[in-house]
Amino acid sequence: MSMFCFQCQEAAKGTGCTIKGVCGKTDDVANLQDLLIHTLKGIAVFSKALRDAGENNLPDHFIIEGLFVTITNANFDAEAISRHITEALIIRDELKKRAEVIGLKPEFASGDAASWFAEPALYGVKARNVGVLTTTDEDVRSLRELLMYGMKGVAAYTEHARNLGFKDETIYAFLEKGLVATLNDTLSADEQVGLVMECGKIGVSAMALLDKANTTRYGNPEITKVNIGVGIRPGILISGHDLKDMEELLAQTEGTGVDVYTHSEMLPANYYPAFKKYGHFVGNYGNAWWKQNEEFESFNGPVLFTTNCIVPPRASSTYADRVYTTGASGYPGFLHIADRSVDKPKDFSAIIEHAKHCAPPVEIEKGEIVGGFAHAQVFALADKVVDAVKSGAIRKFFVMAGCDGRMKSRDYYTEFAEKLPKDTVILTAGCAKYRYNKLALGDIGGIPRVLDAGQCNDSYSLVVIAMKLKEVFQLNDINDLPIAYNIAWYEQKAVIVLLALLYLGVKKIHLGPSLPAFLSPNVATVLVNTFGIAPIGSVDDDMKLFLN
Ligand code: SF4
Ligand code: SF3
Repeated sequence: MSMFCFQCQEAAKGTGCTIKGVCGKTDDVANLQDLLIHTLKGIAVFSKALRDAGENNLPDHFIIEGLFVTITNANFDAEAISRHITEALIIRDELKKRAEVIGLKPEFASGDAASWFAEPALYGVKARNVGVLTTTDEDVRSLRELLMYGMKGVAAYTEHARNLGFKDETIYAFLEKGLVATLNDTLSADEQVGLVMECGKIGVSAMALLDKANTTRYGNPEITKVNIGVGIRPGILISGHDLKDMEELLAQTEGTGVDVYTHSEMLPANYYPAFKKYGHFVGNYGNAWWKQNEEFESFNGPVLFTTNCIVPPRASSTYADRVYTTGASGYPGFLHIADRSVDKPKDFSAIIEHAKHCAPPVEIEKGEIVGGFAHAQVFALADKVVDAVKSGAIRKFFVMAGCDGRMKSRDYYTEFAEKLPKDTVILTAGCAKYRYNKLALGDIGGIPRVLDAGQCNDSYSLVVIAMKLKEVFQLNDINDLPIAYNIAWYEQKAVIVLLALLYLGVKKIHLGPSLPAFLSPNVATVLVNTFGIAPIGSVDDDMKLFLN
């Protein structure tokens, strides 16, 4: 075993990747990510103590970015991760000095996370001894990692909000507390479960903060027909989740003769009023992240990753030299666009120049898909929706938010959507939608049968809609609504979406295409018994279960 990672749904053999990631992550990158997480825990030891003592000017942003870098398919660049570790050691030791100066003696200050040091050349050696398997009790490990992956999801959403100028100190404080808790061997199982639930609560805050940031800056998403065909000019394809990058790219490409297309999780950018004003914003190209090896070839122009999900290009690929990364994302050989400064946007001129010398995209499909059903838009249709429920025209809603992935078992979601009775409506968010958003599922009295709220973080919108329906129908329990939850997960943002739903009291969530490898049998039993979480079964069996 040269590495161990079990943080995503595609973990090898359903237990963990031990030689190389199924995602393409090499063992050295996986181990360096472990070392970065280990060092962030050390930073949190001092940062938490300083925050508790009323100190300001703490490395909030460094912690969230560090966590984000380790999310599945975000960063494959060993050198970049090593640089993060070097910076983390400097930050940690500065915080340690600050804590000493004011006489603080934080718990775990003498532990390895808070005190280790090595020269960069030896990070690889050190890294092999700090991974998740160093927690030997499998239930403690399971709860620690469930918390850790939830926090990674929180970090991602918090980073996007921060990029738009929206911050929430309670989120930063929780991340420090959670990181420190993963060093604590004396916590009881109940205390650990309590932290996981608190993480769900913080997840709701992070998604609400991002929702506020996105809608304040760009307006409320509105019903939009998104073109999935192509134009005749060269284009730039923008992927990932960061809307600030989207804004700056659109502004900088205007009038250059270069078009902009969204890819995968950036599709919902098409729904925001602020982006619609750009005539060179053509639409969306392609599908969910895992099809990029083919789709980037035919796109012909440069691709910009703002976050996950990157798939390593094949050796035979002809597009690798036109892929760019920015923010937390990275890949060896892809050009990385530097961060913006306080008063200066990111500089996308290299990508724009590159695009000018590329052929226009090859058409792979044509037509339109409809989306933009975030909370404000659905509230605008509330009377229609409520009438449809009251009259029985809509029998049930199915929340099918989450992630897509490459496993064959995910065909389940396409078949499930196809077999749903015509008086049901799918509420979706995240890249899970690509399994059914191009099917002709029709509408119910003008309400489309697939209502796409947006990116995975916009699962928050689905919760807001559910809360509104609960109020309208004067119910005491969110679980009494005619809503079933059939969630697809892949990476750690889906973990925080799940924890947020659990925190809000949603029960009987079906989770697929398989339960997380990081859930030990005992922890899985707690989730099943307490929250009624269940794995998916066959489409027909699940359909019967949900509809009865
Ligand atoms: Fe394996 Fe997933 Fe970890 Fe990649 S992120 S190494 S596929 S468990
Ligand atoms: Fe997809 Fe990677 Fe999770 Fe934001 S783009 S949902 S998998």
